[in-house]
Amino acid sequence: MTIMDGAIRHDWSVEEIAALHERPLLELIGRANAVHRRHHDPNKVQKASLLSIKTGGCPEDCAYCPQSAHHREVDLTRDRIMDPASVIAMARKAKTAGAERFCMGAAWRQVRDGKEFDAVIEMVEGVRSLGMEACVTLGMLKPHQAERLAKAGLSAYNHNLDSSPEFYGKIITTRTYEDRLETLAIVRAFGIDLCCGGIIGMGETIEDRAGMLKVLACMDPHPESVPINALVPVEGTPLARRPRIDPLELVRMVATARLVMPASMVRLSAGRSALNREAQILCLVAGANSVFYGDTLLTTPNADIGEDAELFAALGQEESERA
Ligand code: SAM
Ligand code: DTB
Ligand code: SF4
Repeated sequence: MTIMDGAIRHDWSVEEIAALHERPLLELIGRANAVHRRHHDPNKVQKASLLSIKTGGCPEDCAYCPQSAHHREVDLTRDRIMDPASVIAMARKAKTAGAERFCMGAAWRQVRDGKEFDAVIEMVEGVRSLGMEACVTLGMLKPHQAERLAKAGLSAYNHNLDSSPEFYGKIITTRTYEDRLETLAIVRAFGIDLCCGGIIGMGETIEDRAGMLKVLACMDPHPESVPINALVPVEGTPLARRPRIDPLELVRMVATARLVMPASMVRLSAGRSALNREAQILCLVAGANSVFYGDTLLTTPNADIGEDAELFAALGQEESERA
């Protein structure tokens, strides 16, 4: 037993994190679970609902993303921003279905002032007035825009680092890692919680996975929320032919994230639909404490609703009435 497991530290090295990741699986899961139980209620799995409020036509070239305008072969229509009233109605439904957090995503490179951003502000206020946590992901942000979001009561801003600084350029060329870090610092400066994580299964190495966790775990404070996505390969994107990762790689990534960021919410995010019930439970034992709940993620199908009912029944968590 390593005595120091569970301490909040900001001085992690890539080597140390990679070594943790490579510990024998049962040791890794056991240690992560011990830390998890120390910092969180092990029976609680938070349901978050996800909605694409503005889909497609994004100028960025993220290789994994079906919403990039660079990937012309993707079968996706480009939509205008949704109207706030329908978004708030969907949030209300999600709340009835058991979601505590409502996350809204826009396929933007950056926020622009004007009617569309005003609409987002209205959505955030509406979701907060339902008593739900509100999270948005809108791309890059300027200080005065973060300030408006904070005033509207935004709980968290999602802005992923996706991978290590070294691997990043192989996946995205239209912005830099530095751009990402700058937005994260702006969000933090206005007192908004950070939701920041990444994707595994894009062709990166274990060092890259550890490298991303190092950047996150060396932030002070740690991001309050760390989404771990498994790549959902989408037809028409450059990563369409990537094989699905072995679910145990996700277990290792979740466990390592839990060990290096003991108090953060670790979210088992995209890619859950490819995991059976038991693999998902392993991720929850290894330290995940939230899932996206509902039919769709942003543009791709989420875990099946019926299977989720079985998952929550197996966990002994009451299934709330579906809207
Ligand atoms: N445009 C904004 C941005 O990039 O910050 C917000 C929306 S973007 C779709 C949010 C996140 O979804 C990305 O950072 C990425 O981590 C994740 N994502 C997108 N496509 C994915 C895929 N095919 N598989 C797994 N995760 C994906
Ligand atoms: C995150 O890390 N994962 C979510 C949320 N943040 C916005 C998005 C997953 C998107 C998966 C691909 C899609 O459905 O378009
Ligand atoms: Fe645009 Fe975000 Fe998709 Fe990148 S991940 S193409 S920034 S919507």
